[in-house]
Amino acid sequence: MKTILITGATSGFGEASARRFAAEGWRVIITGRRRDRLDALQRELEGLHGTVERGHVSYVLCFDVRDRAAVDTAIAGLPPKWDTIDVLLNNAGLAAGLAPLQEGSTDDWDRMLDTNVKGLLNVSRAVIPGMILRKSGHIINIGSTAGKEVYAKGNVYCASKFAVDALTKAMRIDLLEHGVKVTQIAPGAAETEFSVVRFGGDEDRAKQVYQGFDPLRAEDIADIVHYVATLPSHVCINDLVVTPTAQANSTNIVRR
Ligand code: NDP
Ligand code: 8X3
Repeated sequence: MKTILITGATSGFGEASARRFAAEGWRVIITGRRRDRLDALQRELEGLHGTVERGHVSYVLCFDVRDRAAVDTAIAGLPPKWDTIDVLLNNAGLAAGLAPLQEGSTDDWDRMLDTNVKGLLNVSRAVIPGMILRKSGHIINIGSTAGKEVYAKGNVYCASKFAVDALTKAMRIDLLEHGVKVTQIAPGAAETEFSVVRFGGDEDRAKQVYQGFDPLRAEDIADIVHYVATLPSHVCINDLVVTPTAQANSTNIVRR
């Protein structure tokens, strides 16, 4: 039975991936800041796929990826049954705001860079040594089309995802001799809580982002994560860009 640790499992891609991997017989370590959601997801997964023994298919770790000490303590404290992480899904992340650079909120910049870049580094730094010891493992980073092409007012969010693109390439080089696979999945527009968070809880504004076309769904990304994680050991997808059919890149979406 393999184990995946998923950051940002309380919503969107991470939550859908937790459901998908649990359904496929994996053990899932679900993480995020909202404990109530993690507990509810654990109850759901155990009810669907578990045994009478609670904690058979899922394990909850509640931490903020920006808090390096909390990340280290959580990963180091995993019990023996859970401490062999085969796949790390670095998914936790967010956009905060959409404004020209000269009008941007410096607090928003800190949130995005600390979460999307340093948070990904914090979790990776804590998990990678075990993979190196075992000479196997797979790190899957969720980048974005925003990390391939910059769009108007996307500035710092795009920069954070360009950093994920660079770090994915760097990790693949550094981990090559250790037999650890590294993959980036770079999705385009997907309707999750992403835009609600970006616009500070404004659900109407968030809905407008996906109006007039059929966006990706969280389950689409979960399918792809599962696909790349279950390829034969000699096959590694390096980089996978996926958009809705109505989207060509960061700036071209056809709306009807
Ligand atoms: P959601 O807002 O639905 O989910 C984001 C997840 O990240 C939540 O589970 C949240 O958990 C977690 N998270 C955010 N900040 C932190 C933090 N500081 N510490 C720990 N967990 C955190 O959005 P998506 O599922 O869409 O986003 C997932 C990833 O996909 C992000 O990296 C995003 O940038 C990327 N992405 C999204 C696209 C889209 O169009 N939706 C397209 C391309 C990439 P909690 O709040 O409980 O901590
Ligand atoms: C999320 C996709 O285009 O909203 O990374 O930035 S986009």
